[in-house]
Amino acid sequence: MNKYGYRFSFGPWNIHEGADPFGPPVRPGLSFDKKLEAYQRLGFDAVQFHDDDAVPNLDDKTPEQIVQAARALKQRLDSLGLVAEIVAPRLWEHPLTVDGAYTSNDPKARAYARERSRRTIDIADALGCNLIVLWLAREGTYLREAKDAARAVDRLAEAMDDMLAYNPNIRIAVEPKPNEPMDIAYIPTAGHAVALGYKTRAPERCGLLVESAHAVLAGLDPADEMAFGLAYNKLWSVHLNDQNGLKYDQDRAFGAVNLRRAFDQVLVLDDHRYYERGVVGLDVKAMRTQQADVAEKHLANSLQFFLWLVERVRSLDRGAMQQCIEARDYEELDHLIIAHLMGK
Ligand code: GLO
Ligand code: MG
Repeated sequence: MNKYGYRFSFGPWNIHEGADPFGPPVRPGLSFDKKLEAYQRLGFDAVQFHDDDAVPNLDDKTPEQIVQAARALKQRLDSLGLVAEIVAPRLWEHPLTVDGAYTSNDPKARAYARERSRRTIDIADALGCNLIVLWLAREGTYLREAKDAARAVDRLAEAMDDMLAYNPNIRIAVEPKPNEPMDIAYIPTAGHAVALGYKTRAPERCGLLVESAHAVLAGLDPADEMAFGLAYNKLWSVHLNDQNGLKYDQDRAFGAVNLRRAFDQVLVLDDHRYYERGVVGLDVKAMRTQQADVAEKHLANSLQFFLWLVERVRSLDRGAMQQCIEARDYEELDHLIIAHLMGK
């Protein structure tokens, strides 16, 4: 934890080889152990895991072997002073889940997804972590007529019920995203994610993870998406990053595209004391052009930009701000914010 009271996390996939749909890797892969070493060096406190980041090849292992491997990892994390922030089932790579996992038309795919989610929960449990994240990658369609979208929502709630019943300690945070890899996703926004939780058997254990880029892709303001979650006491994690308009999911460094938008996210998080509620997760990717020896800067930069913005938020002249608001002089408020961001 730093002097501002925040804890930070990222996932091992945020240190990566730079492949994109049009070209092969441009940097050598780093082993998981090497990635773990980066956390302390870069000033991070916690690790975001996919289930198979924690226990590779888990589909080939027995439930007992999976728990054993996760326990060994927990010891390694302890020795590095790290904790697991979240564990997420990676349900989008298996041949069975080509057309969705929990919402696939194929009962075998749905059964696989539910079984795999139980293993994810076992892993989280062994890592001393009770927050499961569902990024619903393939829960949507390329073709609207191919699935019953209302039934799909029931199926998502049923799958969550199954997870909630399997382990009474876990909480689930849904990470909405409107598209990619599917054309149209079933749970595109914070509102959908929060509402889905209320369809389950344990709404109090269902919450939300807001990713900045996903909100932008939905044509929404990330700060307002976070605020919605805060108002419901459901904002249990965030994936801060940035996004240049309605394109592919870019996962740019936080604040690097639109500084004002980043400031507004930090403003809402800090004013609502998010540091007492959760960890600041980053979900950022290094540009493909970055050379291997400088391919961690997107992480260090994002963390630094966040803390710089916390400093800007806490040094805002709230009295002057309030005067602008009371006079309804929003041009003056605009000037005040920009001047403050520019250090004037
Ligand atoms: C992709 C998502 C992805 C998730 C991760 C954790 O667009 O942001 O990175 O955050 O798989 O569930
Ligand atoms: Mg994310």
